[in-house]
Amino acid sequence: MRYQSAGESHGPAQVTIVSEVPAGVILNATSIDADLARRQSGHGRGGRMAIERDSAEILSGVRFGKTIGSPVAIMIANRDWPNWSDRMAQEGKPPHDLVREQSPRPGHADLVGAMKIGTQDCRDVLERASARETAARVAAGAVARAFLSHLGVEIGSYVTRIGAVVLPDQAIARKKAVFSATKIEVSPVRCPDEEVSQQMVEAIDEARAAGESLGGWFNVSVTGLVPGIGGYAQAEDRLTGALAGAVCSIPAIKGVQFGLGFEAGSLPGSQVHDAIINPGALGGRGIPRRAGNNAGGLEGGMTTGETLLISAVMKPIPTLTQPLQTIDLISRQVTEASKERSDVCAVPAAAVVAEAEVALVLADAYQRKFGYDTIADILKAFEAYIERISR
Ligand code: EPS
Repeated sequence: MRYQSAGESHGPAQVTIVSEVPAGVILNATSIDADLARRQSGHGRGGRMAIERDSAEILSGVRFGKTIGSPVAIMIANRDWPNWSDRMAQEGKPPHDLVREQSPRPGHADLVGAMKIGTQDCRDVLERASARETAARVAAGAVARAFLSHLGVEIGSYVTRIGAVVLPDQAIARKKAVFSATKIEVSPVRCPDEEVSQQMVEAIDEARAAGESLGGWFNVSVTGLVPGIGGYAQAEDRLTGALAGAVCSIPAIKGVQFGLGFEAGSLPGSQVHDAIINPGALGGRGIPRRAGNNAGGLEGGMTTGETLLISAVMKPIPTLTQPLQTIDLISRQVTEASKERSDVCAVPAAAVVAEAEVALVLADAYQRKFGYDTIADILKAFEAYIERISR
């Protein structure tokens, strides 16, 4: 399974095409919309989210509520488009009063993108570099998630830090890995602890008042995985790299860890590796289990069958209402960076986008192991594999 997306932030729509989707996956726009709404939420979002109500229109690949093996195309309309149709027109000449974006924001794609494509208007770059594009990723991820749910795989996420406010005892939080989804979904910042959520909300409000923005950390956890997804034989088979690449492809993500993560570099081996235990002791189906999960569910580039646990860091959003110094793109004179309407903090949204990226990587890896054409064949291969490794 793979996807591509297209669409400018203030153009008519975001679109995605998901290819290699097996036939027989139960899919409807309502379930995609649920994920789109989760991505839109979160304290710290700006004025744009009051305009948008993201909703998926399935254009192909689905018939009577099930996929038919052809590419799934999905469109999400940009409700802000009518306010931009002159400045973002596909045809004709620019309006006479067009204001070009010439003051690139440090930290955004503006400057390097403008140099790269040879434009004197950063809008040519920022419209696509905008995180608005992640709506299409979430729609694509919902297709992957629908496929994975046939195989018992569930994906969730939660926020562990916003600015200086941290969910206490990261190590415990990581080992526990899966928090109550209800607590996370009702939190205004996707944090499972009510008190910490409130502190995070306050930190965001303070940042907004100071013309600042905030980044943070989040975890993605995946349950229901079977061991042996991914591979060790070639670099590209290793799920660790594919997952890290996918999560780091999300705008503003600057780092990824698995399980114990960077702490693994400071401890001796005996305190890092997860002992293998007799499956019968846990009443499992006979599949070997681990005493802990410092590995975060991955060994040798493959799933171990334990919860997959990914942590990521998002930098603060580059658009600041108290702007940093920049230079004018054309005159090269020192000036202030442009002040676009923007979010103050989008860490909760990024966590939902990361769920989608992880779903797409896992769906592809499951297909490589169990097949491509139809859910029925994939389930047969899956059951046969579970049977074999349980013996
Ligand atoms: C973004 C700037 C803001 C965000 C946007 C990402 O949009 P606007 O410039 O229209 O105010 O709201 O995120 C989304 C629109 C979204 O759907 O996530 C940016 O510059 O990256």
